[in-house]
Amino acid sequence: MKPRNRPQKQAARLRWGAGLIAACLTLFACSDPEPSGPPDDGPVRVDPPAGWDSDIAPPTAEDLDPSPGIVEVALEARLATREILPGVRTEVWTYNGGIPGPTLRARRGDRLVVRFTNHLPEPTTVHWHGLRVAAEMDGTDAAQQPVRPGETFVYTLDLLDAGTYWYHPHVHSSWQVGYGLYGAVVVEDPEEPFLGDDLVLVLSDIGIEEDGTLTPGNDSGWFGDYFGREGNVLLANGKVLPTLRGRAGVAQRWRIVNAARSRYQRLSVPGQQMVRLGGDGGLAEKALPVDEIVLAPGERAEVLIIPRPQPDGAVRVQWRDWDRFHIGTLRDPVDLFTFALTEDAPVDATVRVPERLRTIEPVSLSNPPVQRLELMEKSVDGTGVLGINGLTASEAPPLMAHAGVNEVWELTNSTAYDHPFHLHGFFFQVLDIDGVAPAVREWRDTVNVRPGTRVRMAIQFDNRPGMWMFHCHILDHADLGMMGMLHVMP
Ligand SMILES: [Cu+2]
Repeated sequence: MKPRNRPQKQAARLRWGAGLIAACLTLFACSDPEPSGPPDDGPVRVDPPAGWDSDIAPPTAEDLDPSPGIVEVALEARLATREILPGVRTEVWTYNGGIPGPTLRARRGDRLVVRFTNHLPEPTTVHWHGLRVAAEMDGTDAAQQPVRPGETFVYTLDLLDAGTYWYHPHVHSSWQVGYGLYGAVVVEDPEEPFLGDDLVLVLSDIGIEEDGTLTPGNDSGWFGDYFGREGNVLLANGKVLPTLRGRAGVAQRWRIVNAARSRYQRLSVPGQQMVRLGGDGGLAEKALPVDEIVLAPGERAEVLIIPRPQPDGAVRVQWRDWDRFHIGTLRDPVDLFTFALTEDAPVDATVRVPERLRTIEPVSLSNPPVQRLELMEKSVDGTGVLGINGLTASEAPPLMAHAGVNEVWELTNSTAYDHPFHLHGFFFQVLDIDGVAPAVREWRDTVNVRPGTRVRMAIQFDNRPGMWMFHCHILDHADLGMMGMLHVMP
């Protein structure tokens, strides 16, 4: 083992301390009082350590079409045997053999063509969570016949917006997602400033029994549906405690997806400062320094992290509990992955994190239609079910909206626990939660609704008519009835 040169390290720390103060001073030095023009320059680009993400990053799907502007990928849902727990073989459900499936990477304006084949033992679909696709490509059973075993379906997706999205089944979805079917979609914007070396982090969980078999997707019956099933094994990109490497002072841009069927992810990186860059629909208008990131199922966050030196060179990035049942107790933190820093001297070039990342206009509203949705529970023949406005998914007629007519939706939650509300196909901006506007303006497709609160959101109904869905993204809750259809008419 290489002996450590303490005095040199301490000197490096002192230099870094000075650099950090400079960095803090310039952290938001580039903000404009009146946002206009292109965003400011981002951090200085410095090569990360060799192999920095090789243990943790998911593979990227190969582009099979050489034409510019078209990214074509082959995606196959199939069973595969993986060693998720050391020495234990588990047959999981995968896209292309891995958990998560391959990251699909393209640029804004590209057409993404996905040749999807189903080799699962049951029908499935692929839903493109957050992407503003055509209604017939949304991958729900409202949009298409499920793809039966052995069949192929071609999804054609025109990528309108940069950001971090994800894909997963939308039939039998709690079960199929719980068994491992999910992957990230990254849409890059060539005009965005460099904001750090890009890492996709798909966070999830999975239920694995002592003999290595998967916990049945309908484990615990009604209780599992009602409480939302959480797997006993937490996964960062399909792995238990993988290692990410970094160099002090070299920026990383984490694109985090919560792909768990029910589990909230509250991510903390002890000893490090995170800057939240954006969420579901790409960059927010402004960067925001944060101590933790909370993601309800379905949500994403983009986070900039410029690692500071650590006394022992490594931090454990932690999952922390979120009290979604409001019972007043939290489970112990769980280590998700190791963030190991090299012994290279910290890069103390002046770090420039632009405060203003993007200009986002408020959703245009003039005397908008207002729809009120109460997330609620009721009893049917002595069994608790979940629904919206008194009706379960199977009872409710579709809501109506019109392409080109933006709306305000008011969500309330009369149950005793949280529900992450997801709208397919259209971005919205949260106007306020109990009258308090969010700290930054951003595009979203999922918002957590806490008990007894009122979330007001403005939906931009651009011209993509068709039948869409909205539901709680605790997928077990969607199965228990908290789901509805939305007919967007031309
Ligand atoms: Cu729910």
